[in-house]
Amino acid sequence: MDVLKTKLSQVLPIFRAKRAQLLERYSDVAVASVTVEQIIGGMRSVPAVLCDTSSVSPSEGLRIRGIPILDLSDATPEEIFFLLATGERPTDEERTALSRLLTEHAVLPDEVLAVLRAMQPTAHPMAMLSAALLAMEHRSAFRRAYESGASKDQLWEYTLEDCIALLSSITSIAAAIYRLKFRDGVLIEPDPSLDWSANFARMLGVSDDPRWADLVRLYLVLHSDHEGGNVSAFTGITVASALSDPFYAISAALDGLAGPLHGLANQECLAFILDIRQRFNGIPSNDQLREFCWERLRNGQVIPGYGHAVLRVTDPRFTAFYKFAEHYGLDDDCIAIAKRLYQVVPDVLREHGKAKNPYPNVDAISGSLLYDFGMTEFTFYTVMFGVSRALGICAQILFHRMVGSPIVRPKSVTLAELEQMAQNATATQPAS
Ligand code: CMX
Repeated sequence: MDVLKTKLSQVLPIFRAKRAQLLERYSDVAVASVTVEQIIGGMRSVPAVLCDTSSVSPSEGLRIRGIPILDLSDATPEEIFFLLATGERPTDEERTALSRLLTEHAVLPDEVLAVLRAMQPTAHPMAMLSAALLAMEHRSAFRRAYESGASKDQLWEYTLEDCIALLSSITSIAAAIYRLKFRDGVLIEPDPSLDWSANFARMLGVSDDPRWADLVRLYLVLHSDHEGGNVSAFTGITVASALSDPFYAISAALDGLAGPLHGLANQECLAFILDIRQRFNGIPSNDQLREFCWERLRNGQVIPGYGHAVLRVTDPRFTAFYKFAEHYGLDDDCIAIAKRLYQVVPDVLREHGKAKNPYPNVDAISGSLLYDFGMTEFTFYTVMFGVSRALGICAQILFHRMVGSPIVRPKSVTLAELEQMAQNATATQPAS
């Protein structure tokens, strides 16, 4: 724990001072306005959440602590967690220490395994992951500390303790879900000499190919965080803001990630690609693909893996996976179809004229890579995403506890109230 605790203790006064300074100087300054459409439309683009770990701009995509994600594609997930949490890249020593910490504490608690075994065969892997984390909740140091009267200033230390316990175990839990649900049910022990992602790759037991371990590493890096306004992060920080401990918060965040408009989309993208492969008995030509996409659009269906609520360019995470495939010369069917879709879909969507962003998001290729390495059970893909996203949401929760953020409590309005507000605003607006 010391490696992170030491660094966080150093940056803590800086985080707190920045926040205090903003409040002191600008407390009453209005920085944005909100339209009726935004209130009705899922608070889209309303700058209402504080998130220091990462940012997503329409023109560039994800930056982690200011660093473009493409510049981090060689990093390990431990390095990313350190960066997310502290704002600084770790030294080699710090990275190794964090790696050791996560491996040393890697346990699959008996009570968690019992819960996983007791779940229905039809339970979705995401429901299993979420339930497993709740089954660990009784171990929460945060809850114990809160109940015994720990001061508000100290709560971040117990949050950190829980985050490390959760992140240490989540790979074993996810691998157990995979082995129980899709393989022979025999669990593979972690190897203490390996780092967090290499161990995860090993425990999944999908492939011994070193490129598989490298793919798992990259997958865990690229999905780690995507600012604070998406469903899973916002849920996680909201739950944690009630001083529910990280086990509750991450479990709830994963429940949001399990939705088809969020994390489950990668599962749907792969189904789409498999559909194409089956329909054309292999890899179709660009013309065939173009016609296939139009057929979908004419039927009122979306093109999975394309478009984004924030991005207006190719998702750099897509680019990182694409480069990975190029680097290793991977061109099995699904990857080849994903690459071909990239040549065809943006023009089709532009011509179609509806999607604000005709470019691919990360899901357009991630599943194809997993599939071609032998992880063919795509209902598991969101679990891979969830393991990674736990890094970012843990870091966000940690940040809020460090700076002492209050409980999240936006104001809701009734339809009638909103109408009244709109009428009042219209009445006071100068005529154009
Ligand atoms: N194919 C066809 N139509 C699309 C489209 C796509 N890939 N993306 C957007 N559109 C349509 C929308 O359905 C919407 O149509 P209506 O006006 O008829 O409702 C219109 O274009 C405008 O939508 P938008 O503002 O561009 O997109 P949103 O912010 O509303 O939604 C997203 C974003 C990702 C849900 C949407 O692009 C989509 O459904 N894409 C396909 C599914 C997908 O890839 N999801 C992965 C998301 C990854 C992530 O969020 O991290």
